[in-house]
Amino acid sequence: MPTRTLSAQTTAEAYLDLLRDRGIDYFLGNAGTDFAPLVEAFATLEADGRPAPRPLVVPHEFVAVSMAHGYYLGSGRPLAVMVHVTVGTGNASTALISASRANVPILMSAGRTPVTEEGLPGARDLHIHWAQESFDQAAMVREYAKWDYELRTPVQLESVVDRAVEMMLAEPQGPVYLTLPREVLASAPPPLTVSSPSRRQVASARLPDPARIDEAARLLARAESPLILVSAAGRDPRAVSALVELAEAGAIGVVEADPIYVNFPHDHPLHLGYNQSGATDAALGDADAILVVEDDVPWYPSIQKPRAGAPVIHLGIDPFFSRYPMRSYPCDVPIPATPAAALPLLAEAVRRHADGARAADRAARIAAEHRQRRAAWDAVATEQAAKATTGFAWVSRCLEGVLDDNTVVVNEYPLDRRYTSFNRPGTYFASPHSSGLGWGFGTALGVKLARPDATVVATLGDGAYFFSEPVSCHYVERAHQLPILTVIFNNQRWEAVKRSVLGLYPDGRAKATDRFPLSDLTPSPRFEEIVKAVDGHGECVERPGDVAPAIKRGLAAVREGRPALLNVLCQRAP
Ligand SMILES: Cc1ncc(C[n+]2csc(CCOP(=O)(O)OP(=O)(O)O)c2C)c(N)n1
Repeated sequence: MPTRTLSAQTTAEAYLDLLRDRGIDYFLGNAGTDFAPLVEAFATLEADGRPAPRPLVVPHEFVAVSMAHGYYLGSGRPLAVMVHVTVGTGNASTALISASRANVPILMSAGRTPVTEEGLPGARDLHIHWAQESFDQAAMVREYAKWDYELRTPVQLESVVDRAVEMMLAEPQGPVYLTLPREVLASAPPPLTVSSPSRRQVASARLPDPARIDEAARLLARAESPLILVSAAGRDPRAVSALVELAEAGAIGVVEADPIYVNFPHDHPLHLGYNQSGATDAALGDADAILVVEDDVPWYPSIQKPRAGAPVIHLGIDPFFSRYPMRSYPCDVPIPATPAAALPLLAEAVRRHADGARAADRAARIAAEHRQRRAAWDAVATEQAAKATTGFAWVSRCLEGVLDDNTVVVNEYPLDRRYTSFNRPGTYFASPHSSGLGWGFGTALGVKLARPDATVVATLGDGAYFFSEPVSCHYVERAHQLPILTVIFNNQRWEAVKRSVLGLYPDGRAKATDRFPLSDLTPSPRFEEIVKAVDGHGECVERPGDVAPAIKRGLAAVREGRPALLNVLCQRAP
């Protein structure tokens, strides 16, 4: 087996060399005094022309982790992020929750305050080295990291790095957390001979139980109104074509339930729409057999449930969502398996059991409903176009006009999939259901880092933009040449908060007085000015007719290499 000897003066040098060897392209850093050996190592490796991940400074930890999230979405490759001890970990933690719930692998690391008070190179020499120590630093994020460890000695370097990589890439994937004490990083390692390439491969499809596939196929094939609910299968682009194959095999309608990827082509005649934010859906009420694919919340039981007696099949890499403390959806047929591997098998079995004539009738019926639903959505968008003020549906529709095969949209809430059609996997990403606000902007920058030739558009609520550490994001756009178009759907409030009040107190005082304290964001900042601080293009847009031309100008600026931001003053329903 091939090996390499890492020639390194310090453990930090060996660590970086090894990360590159293990396929880590970038090292996103938000540094502190714990980074001294790494900064020195990067400088040395660069001067000597030796391999290392490319270091990028990111001025806020939340943005760095969000970028790593986006990079994985854009490329399928994990990045390394390193932050400053306890305090940096605190700032990163919300983004880590998002990555964890979305099963996105990230090699998250943090310095660890020097252990020794004197006597070793790297020992404590600042007041922070006492106050920043905690009894158990990893405890801050342990619930959301799949694995955590501390590098205690350079002798263990290969084992620890390979264990971290193995743990983050093993399904269900997720972030891992490694602490790196300064003395260890600064120490001179013994000669380290490592396997290269790594011998810790994990990629392997999980195949389903054939008996469960047959059982599920019979239920779906015999049903009058079978239905597929899907949210996150599109994380693996191969699962999208497999889902199309299954839907066509049994003439099964598909509803994307709070989708965070493109799971099924919008224009496919079996696409029945989007069950979002707990709205009721006739398709769910009618269904007499339901297949749930990679979907943690297929419906909201307090609002709508499937028919009593409709069998429910759950298919996914972990269809039990084992890390969720509570989740009680009925599951008559569990199929824990890789969707891209299991769906074609299910399609084949459904084809065997299906009654061709009945399936053809149903396909025609669903296609008619598909057309009907689309006509209703078109009517809403067209109606909004004619209003004096701008609506979310219209902004979404205007964005649809600029989408091409090379455009990727990262959406933190406002873009409405009913009005913007996505048909190809990997062209749309939305915030994970854990909803740590601010995710969208940094994630969009990570997608741009992964796909420098793509046009990347971030669609954000004004609330989401506030939370995104916007100045850090704009800095990254310019400093690392990652210009994107940011479109803020600015309704000048946290509407989600207002809606939850209306939902819980439909006849309450807040509604009667039209006063919703703690949800109003006026006076709204001139967000379009903020991007100008990094020489970007910014515009405020108010009227429906101005939206599409402004988007075109924004994209032209991005093509010239400048960040662009549109502050669109709009309402969900104008
Ligand atoms: C870190 C964090 N803090 C608070 C919340 C609660 N929260 C959920 S949605 C929302 C409002 C989002 O505002 P905006 O992006 O403008 O969208 P809108 O609700 O107006 O459609 C808030 C505050 C959250 N999800 N995450």
